[in-house]
Amino acid sequence: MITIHSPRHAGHGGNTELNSGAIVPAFECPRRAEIIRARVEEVGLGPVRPPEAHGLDTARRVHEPAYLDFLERAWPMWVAAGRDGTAMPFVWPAPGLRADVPPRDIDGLLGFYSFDAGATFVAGTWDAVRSSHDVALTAAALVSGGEPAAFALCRPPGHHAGPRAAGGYCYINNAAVAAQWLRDAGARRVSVLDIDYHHGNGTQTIFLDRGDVQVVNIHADPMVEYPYFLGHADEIGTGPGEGANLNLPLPHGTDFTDWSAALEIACAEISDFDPDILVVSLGVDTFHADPISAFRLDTPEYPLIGARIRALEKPALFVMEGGYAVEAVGLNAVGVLTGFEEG
Ligand code: 6XA
Ligand code: ZN
Repeated sequence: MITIHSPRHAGHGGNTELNSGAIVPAFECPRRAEIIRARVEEVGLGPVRPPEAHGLDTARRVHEPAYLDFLERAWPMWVAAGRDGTAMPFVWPAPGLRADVPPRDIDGLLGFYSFDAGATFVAGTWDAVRSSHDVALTAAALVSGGEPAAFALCRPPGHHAGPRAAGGYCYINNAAVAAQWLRDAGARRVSVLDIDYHHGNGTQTIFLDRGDVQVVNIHADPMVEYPYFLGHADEIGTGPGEGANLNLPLPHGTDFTDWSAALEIACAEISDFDPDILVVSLGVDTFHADPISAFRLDTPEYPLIGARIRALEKPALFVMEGGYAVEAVGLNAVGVLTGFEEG
């Protein structure tokens, strides 16, 4: 399996985040991607190649163009306001406030184009976001061109990013742009299987009313876990998308026995949908030692996940999402991929 990776992700580093009332170094850090890349090389998964540059045309089909423009302008505007450090929002247009008038000021715009304080900006953020997007589309093109699978080692991740909202470390929704690109390249139906610990609210929102892209999520119950405001089991899709969205929320403390029972349900739904291509939002924050999560999966179980995905017998594009137990993130993420290869 070919891995696509860009060193440009590292420019998005040194930023802080708001965690339990304290400003701390961001859990989503450059070392994550380097450890995964090192593990890819250590196990000999296959070649590691840089991405090809892609324009933002496909991204503009799943995100509002003004949102993408803002992502590019955010850091320069922050600097123009005399700031340094980490750009972070602190005010949002909650119900009752105007969400239809973008303010002019950087603090207002940061809130207007986000749903939480977790997608912060430093000098290299936009370049890293662009490279992560290019990584996803370069890997998508490989699968579209006949490769049975490819690994998009994306960083920053994408699955929380909605049509016009950053959040949860996510800016451009790499998996959603890839799914759209695959549709435009001729795939009749695409399924997105999101196995990150957190619900992929952005991907769900982007495709909720569409019947051509199925979205299936296995995640921590939003009653007790971030992102809290989406990811319930009764969200089944709307209009032409009715029945093409499946949420499988699970309680804190879920172990592999219960998690893999949910994966069986997810895989049965995907088989019924019969996509031409499968996009896997690959998060490994389901690991028992993840510092911000509360499932109990263990390292030897990740290859079993990959093997079950292989049994779907679909071309598969793996897109990296979360996983913050940095020392184990390579073992676990690449474990899924070797499990798929050995299927
Ligand atoms: C907010 C938690 C952000 C979760 C990011 C993530 N402190 N998403 O891993 O998949
Ligand atoms: Zn996550």
